[in-house]
Amino acid sequence: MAEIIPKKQAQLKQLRAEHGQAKLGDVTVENVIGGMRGLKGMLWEASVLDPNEGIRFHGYTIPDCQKVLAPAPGGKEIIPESMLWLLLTGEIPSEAQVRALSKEFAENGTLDEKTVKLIDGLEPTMHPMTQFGIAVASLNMNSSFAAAYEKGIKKTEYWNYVLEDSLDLIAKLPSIAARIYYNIRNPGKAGSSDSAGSLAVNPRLDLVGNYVEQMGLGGNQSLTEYLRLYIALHGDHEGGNVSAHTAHLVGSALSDPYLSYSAALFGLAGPLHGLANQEVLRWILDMQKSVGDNASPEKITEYLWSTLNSGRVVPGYGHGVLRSPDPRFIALQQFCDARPELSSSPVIRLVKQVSEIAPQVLKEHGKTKNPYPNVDATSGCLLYHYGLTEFKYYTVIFGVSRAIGALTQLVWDRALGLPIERPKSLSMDAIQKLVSK
Ligand code: NMX
Ligand code: MLT
Repeated sequence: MAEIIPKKQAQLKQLRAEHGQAKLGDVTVENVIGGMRGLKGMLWEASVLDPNEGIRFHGYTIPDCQKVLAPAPGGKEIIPESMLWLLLTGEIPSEAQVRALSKEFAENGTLDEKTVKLIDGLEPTMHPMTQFGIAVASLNMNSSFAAAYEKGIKKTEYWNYVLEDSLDLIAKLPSIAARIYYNIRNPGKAGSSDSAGSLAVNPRLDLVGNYVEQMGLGGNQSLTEYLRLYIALHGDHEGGNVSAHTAHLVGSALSDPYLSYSAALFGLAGPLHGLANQEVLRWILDMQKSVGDNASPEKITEYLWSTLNSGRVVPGYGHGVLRSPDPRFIALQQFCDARPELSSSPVIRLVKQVSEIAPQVLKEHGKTKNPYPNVDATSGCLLYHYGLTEFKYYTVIFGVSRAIGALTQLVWDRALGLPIERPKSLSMDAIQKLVSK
């Protein structure tokens, strides 16, 4: 990073000097009242979302990444460490670099006693995302950025501490998430000798290898590979989505990475954003109850209309930016298609059937701008197949992932010296006055 940052700083300086006043578009009243949709108003380095082609990470599509990013030893799927390296540096890491990062994460993954006590003290019926956000925020007790800022450091040094905190947080997220999983599955058993496994970090395993072991699901190679892919692919989706945007906004006040990412998690916990994977599963299981296994297309169509006619959204469909099927959905679907035990699972078969039928129904319904599946249309259903039946936990896994993109940008925000974010707002009367001029 120390080598790359000066080049990026120079690029920013040049962009500002040569094109600082160039126009990227106009702001319409529709933009202001329509959730800023389509407004180009944020700098985000690691990925750009094309409405039709989907996400590109530093120019690499998902299929490109699947070819060039290192898997775990003995595995085939991209691992989050490879993706993080690409997101942070814009470069494809060597296998040795990826292994070194896995080792560093394992060395820093152990939670201290205070954090474990805090998580264990939370009500096990509290939503796992609430528990996750609380635990992540509490780690700011040890923020090196907050401590250095208090002592008084130069602005040019901020990024170093933000990087240190970010890597520390990414290392600890699986341990936090696994402890929450243990506690919701075993209420009242926190602190017993049984519970120790959920805290153990194996220095020879990659981040997700450890996470799966800590959840007590080790030995399931197919699930481990799925989670590696899932967590790598959910890592970044440019800057405007609620979780990424929140981390960037809160970080712009120089809140440390733990506080910034905790805030992001609470945005991810909304049903229109990260909670949708939980909602999809609930909805698919209800559909399965109603239409049965091997349902006809007519029955599925009828079920889709009953959801829409009751005023609800079809979860897992639509997107704020995408206007075609989400390539993350396609990648997860390909993961299933390549494994007979998955493609023959009734729930996963139903998900695939719905993805072939729902776009036409949503087009006829005529409201959504994107009638195609997004990544959440399938992600939770795979978890269900693997025996993770605690729906409410699903978004926590998304939260383990999104850190790699949101925290990457936080490092760049400070390395590029970006200011506190403070857009101008207007009241309806003020807008009226402006448009009547
Ligand atoms: N089913 C039914 N109606 C929909 C759907 C859907 N899946 N998606 C959008 N609409 C409606 C939307 O509610 C809005 O209606 P109204 O004018 O009455 O408010 C209208 O279509 C226009 O919305 P769009 O501009 O197409 O979508 P927007 O950018 O506002 O919202 C989502 C994007 C993703 C919030 C929306 O498509 C949605 O609610 N989808 C279902 C929930 C979901 O799958 N969320 C996951 C997002 C992905 N993630 O990983 O976070
Ligand atoms: C995401 O991954 O954050 C979702 O697809 C939502 C978005 O990009 O707006």
